Amino acid sequence: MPITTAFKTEIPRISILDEHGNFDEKLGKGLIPDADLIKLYEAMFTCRRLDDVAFRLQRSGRMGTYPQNMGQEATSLGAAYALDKKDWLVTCYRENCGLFWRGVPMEAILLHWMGDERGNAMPREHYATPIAVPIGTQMLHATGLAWAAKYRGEKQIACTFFGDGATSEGDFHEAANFAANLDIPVVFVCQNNFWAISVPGRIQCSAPTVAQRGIAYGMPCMQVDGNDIFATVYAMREAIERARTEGKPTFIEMVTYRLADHTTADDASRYRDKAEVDMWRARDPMIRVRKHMEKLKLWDDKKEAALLERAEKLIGEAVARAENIAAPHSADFFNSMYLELPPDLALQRDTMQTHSLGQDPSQLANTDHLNRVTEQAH
Ligand SMILES: Cc1ncc(C[n+]2csc(CCOP(=O)(O)OP(=O)(O)O)c2C)c(N)n1
Ligand SMILES: [Mg+2]
Repeated sequence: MPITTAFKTEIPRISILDEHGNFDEKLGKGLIPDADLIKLYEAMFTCRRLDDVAFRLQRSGRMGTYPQNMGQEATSLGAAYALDKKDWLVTCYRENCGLFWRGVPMEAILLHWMGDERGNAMPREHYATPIAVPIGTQMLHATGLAWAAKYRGEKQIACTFFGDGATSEGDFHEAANFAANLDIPVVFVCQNNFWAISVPGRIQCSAPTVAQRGIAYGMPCMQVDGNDIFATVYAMREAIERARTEGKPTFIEMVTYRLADHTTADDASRYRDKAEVDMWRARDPMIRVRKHMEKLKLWDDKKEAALLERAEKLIGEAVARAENIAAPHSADFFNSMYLELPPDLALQRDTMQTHSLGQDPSQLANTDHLNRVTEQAH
């Protein structure tokens, strides 16, 4: 028998506005109205200012740790712009821009990184889940949310974000397999920024694209210039259409780069070359939109100066609200997680003791033996 081809495929790569100012009129014309483009630029600009302020808050001891979003703004923003306001936005920790577009208040993000759980209690009307720091968990949550919507016969879909490193987690593979096999309307957005803290992408994924990881599960896949807001919107619209009309998932690899350290607890200069960072600085998602708008006479220095003033005011007010909020109650970190708190957690909340520290809250009253052990030890 001759050897035939069992399977052959191609992965489209989408780029509309590149870093040199080239704009693909065929794909890009009418995709984002001028008035919206201005708003999207303003959103990126404001998010970038917040990054800077949050960094300084952390350095001056007013915030625990903070992951800067700088350089990756167009990925979540393009998605949030293309999605319906009631579609779930299931993020990890570098999607501030999309969350703010959705209406999540800035102080929620600030509070979260200040260690205040009330920052994670996302207002229900924004259809955004709490920031997921454990790598990969949110992909399963998104699949569950979209499955629930499908079960209820609602048109709502879910869009989840994760990094290149997260595609090595079992959670990713379970979520992708489940969503593809059960026809669940999820858009999987992998933000490939080439690094998982200090682990380079090439030892994280041996395939030439991360996008093709979706093919293994039978999902349509795309690779997108994630620093191009037009391309992210274009790809998202295609995925959203598929999810809404066919109820099927899509995998989008958005190629991007974090221009800052992984978090304020990291020093990326120890493992990344300056030349690499400089190359990506030139591909900044915000600068190319600004240049494009200037070409179209939609933007100038005066507008930029006025925007800076507005952004500083907005951020200053958000910081003041976050810092002046009444002190949290220790029960707060239980209260926003469940609609109905499971009995074991209710007990932990009420006793402020936990099994995980070797304590048994149900034996609280019986402390005699502990006292005896302590006495003997002395
Ligand atoms: C389950 C789990 N393991 C390890 C970590 C520690 N950790 C935090 S971020 C990170 C790297 C994630 O890389 P990637 O998925 O590429 O995301 P990026 O920050 O680059 O967007 C790791 C290992 C974690 N938060 N959760
Ligand atoms: Mg990464």
